[in-house]
Amino acid sequence: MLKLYSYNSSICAQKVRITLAEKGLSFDTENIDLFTNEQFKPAYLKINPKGVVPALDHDGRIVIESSLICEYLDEEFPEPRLTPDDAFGRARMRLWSKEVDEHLFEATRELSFSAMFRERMRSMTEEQRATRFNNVGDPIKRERLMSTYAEGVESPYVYQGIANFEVAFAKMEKELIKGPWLLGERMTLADINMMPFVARLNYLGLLEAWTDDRPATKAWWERARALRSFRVSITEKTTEAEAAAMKQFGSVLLERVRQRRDDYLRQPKAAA
Ligand SMILES: N[C@@H](CCC(=O)N[C@@H](CS)C(=O)NCC(=O)O)C(=O)O
Repeated sequence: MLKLYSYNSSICAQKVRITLAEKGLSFDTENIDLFTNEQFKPAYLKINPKGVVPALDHDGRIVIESSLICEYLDEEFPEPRLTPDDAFGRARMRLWSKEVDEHLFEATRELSFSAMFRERMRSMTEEQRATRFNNVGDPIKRERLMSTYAEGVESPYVYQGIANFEVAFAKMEKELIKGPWLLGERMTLADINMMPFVARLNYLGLLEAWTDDRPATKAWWERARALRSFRVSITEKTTEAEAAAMKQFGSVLLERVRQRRDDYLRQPKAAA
């Protein structure tokens, strides 16, 4: 039996849901409400001591970390195969996982916070907000969250996020010119890893800041969002109200995001 601890708008859970859908696997879902701090309840911390979603329970064995869950699913349920057959291909695929886990996850969180969740946090009481900040055990993560809450798109962490996306989209375009998928002919976990992050930028009305001048990436995005697995895992799990709020609070930042991307592009830099 497969059970996913998930939250509809969690980008990490979305990766896993796309993988499950690609494989046609049925699974139970337990919703962990991140806005009422259910991720920090003792019962859930026993499942995932990091206090984050997703977590997968496969016949009583718990797997955490979305990139690892996706690879686990691909090994346990090999059809259709979502990893390359050769070691070199798998190494290239894992480079995309690292890109997401080490750079884009934080980038997306900062951008989403500066646009939208910041608004939600503004409507909390002082006490609820303090609890939210205090619940973030990792001091650096807390510092980032507080900076993004206080400074929004002007936060240095948001600037870092904009730069991280610039680096990733430049790499994507280079690969996708060969395409149609990141590793060539077959869609792999490299593509699935990227989908929720690109989707979030699109919901926020910010994607064009990076894709206007990248036709191959735009074509990949159209291909990705048309997948059934994408629709059931992301599109149909996002309410109209959520989509409207993301667009409303995100798109007002578009011009500033473009300016900050231009600032980054003007800076001399070493290879990424
Ligand atoms: N590296 C982890 C990150 C998981 C993560 O941070 N998930 C977010 C949602 S996308 C979460 O649960 N956040 C709750 C919190 O930070 O309090 C993974 O890929 O599974």
